[in-house]
This record gives sequence, C-alpha cells and structure tokens, in this order.
Amino acid sequence: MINVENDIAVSGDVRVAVIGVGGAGCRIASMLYGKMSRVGVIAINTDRKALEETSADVRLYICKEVTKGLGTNGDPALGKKCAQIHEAEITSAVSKYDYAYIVAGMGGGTGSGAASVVAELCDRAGVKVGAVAIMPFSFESGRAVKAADGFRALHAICSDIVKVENDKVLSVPGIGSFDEAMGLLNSTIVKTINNAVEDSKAIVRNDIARHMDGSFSGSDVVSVTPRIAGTGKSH
Ligand SMILES: Nc1nc2c(ncn2[C@@H]2O[C@H](COP(=O)(O)OP(=O)(O)OP(=O)(O)O)[C@@H](O)[C@H]2O)c(=O)[nH]1
Ligand SMILES: [Mg+2]
Repeated sequence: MINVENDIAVSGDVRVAVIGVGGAGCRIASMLYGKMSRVGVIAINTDRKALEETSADVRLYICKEVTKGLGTNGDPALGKKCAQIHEAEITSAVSKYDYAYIVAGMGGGTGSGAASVVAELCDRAGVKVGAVAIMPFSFESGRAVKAADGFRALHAICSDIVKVENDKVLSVPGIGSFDEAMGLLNSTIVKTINNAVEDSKAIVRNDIARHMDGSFSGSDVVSVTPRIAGTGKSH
C-alpha cells in the first residue's frame, strides 16, 4: 500500500468547488463562502438580485435573455435552458477543479432545471461531481413532482448525492418558528457539505493513489442518505 498523504504532497492539493444553483443553493453557498480553506465557491442563478446578494468567488448570472433577471418562476424547463445557454461560462468556471459539490433546492425552476446541466458539464470537463439536493416541504403545493424530476436528473449524473428533506425538520422537537427551522436546516446542510468536501478530498486522493498503484483498492464515491438532525451519513 502506498502512502496517500505523501503522494498528495507530490501531486498537489485537491481542488474542490461548492456550486450553489438557484435560490436555496446560492444561500447555502454564501454561508460557506470564506469558511472553508482552499475551496472555491461558485454561485449560479437566474435571479439577478438574489445573485447580487450572494457571496462567492464566481457568480454566474443565467440569463437575462430568457428570465429578465427575475428567476424562472418555478419553471424547470426554463432553468435548464438558461444553464444550457451559459454552458461555456459554466464549463470554464468549473474546469479548474478536481471535485465539485453542487447544492440546489428542488421544486423551483432554477435548481430543478439547471443543477443537472451543471453536473453534466462538470462530468464532461472531467470534474468529479457530487450533490446535495434539498427537497421542498410537502406543504409547498405544486413542487413535489418538479422536485422528484429534478432530483432524478441530478442523481442520473451524480452517484454521490445527499437528499435533504426539508419536511424532516418539522418533527424536530423544540423548533419554535419557521426561521428557526430554516436556520437548523441550513446549518445542517452547511455541515454536511463541509464533511462531503473533506470526503471528496480523500476520494480524489484515493483516485490519484489508484492511478499510481494498481493494488490500491479505494472505494468509489458512495450513494448516501441524509440524516437531517446530524451530519453523519448512512450508506
Ligand atoms: N433548506 C432550505 N430550503 C430552501 C431554502 N430556500 C428555498 N428552499 C427550498 O428549495 C426549494 C426551491 O426553492 P429555490 O431554491 O428558491 O428555487 P429556485 O431554484 O431559485 O427556482 P426559481 O426561483 O423558481 O427559478 C423551495 O421549494 C424550498 O423548499 C433555504 O434557504 N433552505
Ligand atoms: Mg429563485
């Protein structure tokens, strides 16, 4: 067995990006910005104002021609089209990384439609890609089917995907307000991504190691199921 830590010193740092797509994704991206060492934050949105309020290393506005800067108003086909129109910029932003972690809310238009396009562009650029998909509350009417479709499209590209069910927070005892519920959800998602990023670094290291030594048997990225009250992962 070779020493992975020594090899990474030779191979250089693993470059990881977190990519927030849509309103929820960009909110989480902002929360992570500046909090993780040597991790790039990319924010992608169809909503110009929300994007301007997002903290990130790179902010990609998609796209004036189609949405007039106001988001997709819940239309995943529009979200998908906007990401496709901006394919070149997205590819250029992601391609300097080894691993990207996409975070997006499902059930609206931008996250549901654009996240899988972003994942595919990462994949095509040779960037390993994982995702956190935030599923809507069941009381948000008309979102379940769009969310399920968006999740399926994303999962088709990312085997490494964490599904966060917003609904789960409703059964956490002692939550007094909606803001408190969102705060708990978002801080849990931030911790989950932090853990995932660390895992990703290890996984990419393992991959590098595997290329360098055929006997190395590092496992590939696994499919994970979230536990909303913690940051642990069950396989
Ligand atoms: N946990 C969490 N969920 C959120 C947050 N904001 C939105 N969501 C969830 O994510 C789903 C999608 O919402 P957005 O991310 O705002 O939608 P979008 O991708 O910007 O789509 P459009 O605005 O329709 O173009 C919502 O139905 C909510 O359930 C957030 O800050 N935290
Ligand atoms: Mg939006």
